[in-house]
Amino acid sequence: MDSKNASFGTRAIHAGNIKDKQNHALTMPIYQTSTFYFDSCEQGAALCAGEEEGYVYSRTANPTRTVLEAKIANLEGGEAACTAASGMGAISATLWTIAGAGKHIIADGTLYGCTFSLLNHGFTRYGVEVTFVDTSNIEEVKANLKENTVAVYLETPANPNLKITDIKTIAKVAHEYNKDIKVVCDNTFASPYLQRPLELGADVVVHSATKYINGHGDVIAGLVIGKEDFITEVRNFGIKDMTGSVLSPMDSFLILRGLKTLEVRMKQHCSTAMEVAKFLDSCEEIEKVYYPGLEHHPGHEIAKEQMRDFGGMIAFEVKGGKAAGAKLVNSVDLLTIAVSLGDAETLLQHPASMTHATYNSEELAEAGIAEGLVRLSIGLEAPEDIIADLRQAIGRV
Ligand code: LCS
Repeated sequence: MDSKNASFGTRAIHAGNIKDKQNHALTMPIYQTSTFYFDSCEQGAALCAGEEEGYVYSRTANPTRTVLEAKIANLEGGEAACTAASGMGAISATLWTIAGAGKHIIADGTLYGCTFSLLNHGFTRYGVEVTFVDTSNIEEVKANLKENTVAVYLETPANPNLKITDIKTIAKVAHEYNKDIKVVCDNTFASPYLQRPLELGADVVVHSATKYINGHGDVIAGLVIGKEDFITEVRNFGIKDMTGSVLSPMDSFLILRGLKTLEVRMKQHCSTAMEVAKFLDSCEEIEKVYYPGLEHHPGHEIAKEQMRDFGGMIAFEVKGGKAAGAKLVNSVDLLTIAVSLGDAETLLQHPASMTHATYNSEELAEAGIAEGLVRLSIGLEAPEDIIADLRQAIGRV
């Protein structure tokens, strides 16, 4: 069942699956093996040379992972996909495949803190030039494209302030300048159910599958999706040689399980988030609410165009700044103070001191991340219970 025409929820359950002819297992088994035996020395040589199809060693390929890769490629509308042991593994393997000394990357300044650090403190150590811009301002991207630019890297909605970038316009501008530039979009906050960057012109999608794709807060994983040739390079160079960032068969299995409910989970995350965002927006104690579904969000119209719905992430500032924000965070009861996102549990955290502690004060200001910003990952609890907890916490500030 690989039809691109079946609905998203159906494909999330059936696409990429293989029939277990030996034992007729309904669910893809966990191939918990590091290596695979060869029938002969000649067969081993043929497999290692890529002249025969089959498995050699689980750092390069494993049957449980293969099913996950086929499924996620289908869901993102890409030719192929490869897995990584974390979102950071997927991003590193992707960017090391694209860039090297003397090359130039344009990146949005508002990124998950470790991605920002990888680009700002990591790649620059090895002779890669990185220019941070605001990708929601197309003129800034245009003005910074250069002969040695190999990638434009962005998140939309961005972590942590839900900034929206117009993927179609960025891809058009970058490719008009040089068709070989890779537009890389981190689709973690949206998930493929809400947004498919490849269909909008991006070349590569990366994910922290730790989040919505797995959805149950029990796995760290990453994904890369794109054209077959590029994904083969990411797998054989970025993952196999550069990072060794290999996803385990067990974690692949858990993500396959999580994906079966991605659509129903996302629908609930979105509808509850909209209710919570409207509630926060109506509270006079709250200074500002960042949610792409609110009409006053600067990216609302673009989000409406490129996303199916507005997602489960909200950020807000409390009147009274950082101290008031911390008081609110410390006053929740049902909600959990934790980083990560996309889980069944509603999580809240303080980006400036947690997920974005890799930014200094000037970098935070430049990226539009207020020192007092609080980020909420809306879970699957009843909306009224989440709102009741926020209401009592706001009352205690
Ligand atoms: N990309 C985005 C947009 C993320 O939010 C994260 C992690 C990553 C990549 C890295 O993925 P990982 O290696 O953790 O699987 N974001 C986190 C966050 O906001 N809180 O904790 C982790």
